[in-house]
Amino acid sequence: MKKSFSTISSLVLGTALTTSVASGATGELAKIMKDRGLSEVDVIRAAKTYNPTGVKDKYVVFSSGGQSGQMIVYGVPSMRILKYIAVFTPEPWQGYGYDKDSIDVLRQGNIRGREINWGDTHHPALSETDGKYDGKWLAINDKANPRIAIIDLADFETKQIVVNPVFKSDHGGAFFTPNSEHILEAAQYAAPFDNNYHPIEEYKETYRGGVTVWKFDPKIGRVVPNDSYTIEMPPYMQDLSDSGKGLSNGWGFTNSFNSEMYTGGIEVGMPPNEAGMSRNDTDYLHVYNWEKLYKLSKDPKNVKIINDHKVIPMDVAVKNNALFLIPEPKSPHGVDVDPTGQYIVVCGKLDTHASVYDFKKIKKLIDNKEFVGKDPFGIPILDMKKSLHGQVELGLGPLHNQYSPVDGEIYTSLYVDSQVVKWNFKTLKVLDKENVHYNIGHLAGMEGKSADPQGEYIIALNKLAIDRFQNVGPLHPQNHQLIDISGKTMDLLVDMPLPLGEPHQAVAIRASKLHPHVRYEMGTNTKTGKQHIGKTLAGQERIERDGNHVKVYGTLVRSHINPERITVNKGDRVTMYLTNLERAEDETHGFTVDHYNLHGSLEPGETIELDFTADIEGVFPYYCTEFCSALHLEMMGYLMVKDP
Ligand code: CUK
Ligand code: CUA
Repeated sequence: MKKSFSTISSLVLGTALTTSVASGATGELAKIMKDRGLSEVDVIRAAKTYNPTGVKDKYVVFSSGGQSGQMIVYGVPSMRILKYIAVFTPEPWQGYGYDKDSIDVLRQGNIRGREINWGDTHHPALSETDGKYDGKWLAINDKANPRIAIIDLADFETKQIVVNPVFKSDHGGAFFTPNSEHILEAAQYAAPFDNNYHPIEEYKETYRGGVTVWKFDPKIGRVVPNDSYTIEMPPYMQDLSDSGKGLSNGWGFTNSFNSEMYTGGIEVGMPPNEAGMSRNDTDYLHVYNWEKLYKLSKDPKNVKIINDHKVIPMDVAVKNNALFLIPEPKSPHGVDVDPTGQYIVVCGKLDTHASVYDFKKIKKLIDNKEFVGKDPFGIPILDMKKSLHGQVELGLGPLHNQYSPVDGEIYTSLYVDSQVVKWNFKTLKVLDKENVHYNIGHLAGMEGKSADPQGEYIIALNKLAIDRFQNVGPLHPQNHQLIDISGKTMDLLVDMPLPLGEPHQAVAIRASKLHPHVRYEMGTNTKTGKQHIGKTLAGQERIERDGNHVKVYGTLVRSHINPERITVNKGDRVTMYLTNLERAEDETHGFTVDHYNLHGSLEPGETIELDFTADIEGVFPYYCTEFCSALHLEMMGYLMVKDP
């Protein structure tokens, strides 16, 4: 079979790629192609994405799950889904939100005492060493309830959620700095930093944007909130951001829209104008030195404390030459720093051009204090033309960029044109365009935003699928399209429907960089990585009663749950510690007690805790929910709740 595919490729490569005559195929292959109406090009594309059973993918993609508040993991080139990672939203299979320790993680995301069980995930980010992905940690933002979550790639589980103490929404995050010392999170809709009501008439005085620079400890993979700070910024709507690297290491870039400070109905300090948020021809790229500001944030006289969080006021940042603005074409969206850190490519929905800024030029203007003016908040403005390397007309609605290992080569999504455009940001030449289906948002290259892009593929993350898939009702799946970029021109290989939420952004990493566990050390609390207080080994199973608190120390192993019977009084508090004693790969046991809305997933070696009040009387079977062995159905017991 393999031989005949390569025969076909060599035949077809010599001919036009649009040929649909199955001239090279013989025998069974020719018959299948005829029956299914496949051209040779189709067969080649299929061969480029097909993984025979047992063959693994070269790349692993982490996609935002949009409104699902989760993430999706899939392989490239096969586009096979491997996992959902539960982040801001409960996920019953994994027990996330149904056992005590994962509920504790979710509750870290409570805002002002309120439990929030969903998220609007936009931007996943992989941790970096020297700007290259190191395969250790994954972060993602929640735009709706401004939060950042940290996922450990040792087990693909969410370990931490931090709530932004001053923003009311975010968008420009999460982005790691090149050695994962910090995570950048930019606000979206300007709002007061405190939690009080401020009338919209005081927009200019009391509403603020900003960038939070979260301190991250890459050794333990946790955000350190009390070593983090926020750079106060004007009430423009901050948007996507990127951290500098290489030449621009230490700096951050955040674009914005609504420099008009239009508030719907009134405009503060501006002459009335119908066009509102997009009247000005330009908005601002914010350029800030997060490294310097981090040091400044250590000195209490440089910060304001708001909601127990350090905020560096704009005037402090300006006085210390750490915050600047550069005009950029209006309503920009993506800002993407190239692998060397010298070039910063900005794209905007309303401008057909990409703008390529040169950090060397920006730095020179800053060093020479060569400014063209100040914004209403006193922030120095750099000259746009003098900061630019150049601009290129790409098409309608350019949004986001990804890089390849070829010098100057860049791929940009065109939202309105529904295309991916390949161009060169150094020579400023457009090289190729490929139609996608439809209305592409982000695109994901293979490590395409790191200092070490791999090329090979681009994934188009499309906002609309329309007619691409079987109609499953008015709510369509999203469409991820895999494009081969290894040739001179792009070639769209395959579509993958993703039915979980809007795939705003995805990041891809070489699979060889990931080294997840296949089992835990016996008795691990996977949320903390430490030994679970309820760790129970074979022979240690027991039930302890302390007043009306019943503690169960149980184990699961093929094909037995121990204990088999638990008798409590109605109203007792029941804490179950359950350990999966298995050492075999993939021998997960699930655990539930009927009627009590509990579920745990116990991977080999894991200990979980279920904590509940036995407030309904009766007989409740509990059982293993994973078909784990021939005696799986026998893996059960009874919770007996009696009225005392
Ligand atoms: S994304 Cu968040 S609006 Cu273009 Cu980064 Cu979809
Ligand atoms: Cu254990 Cu089924």
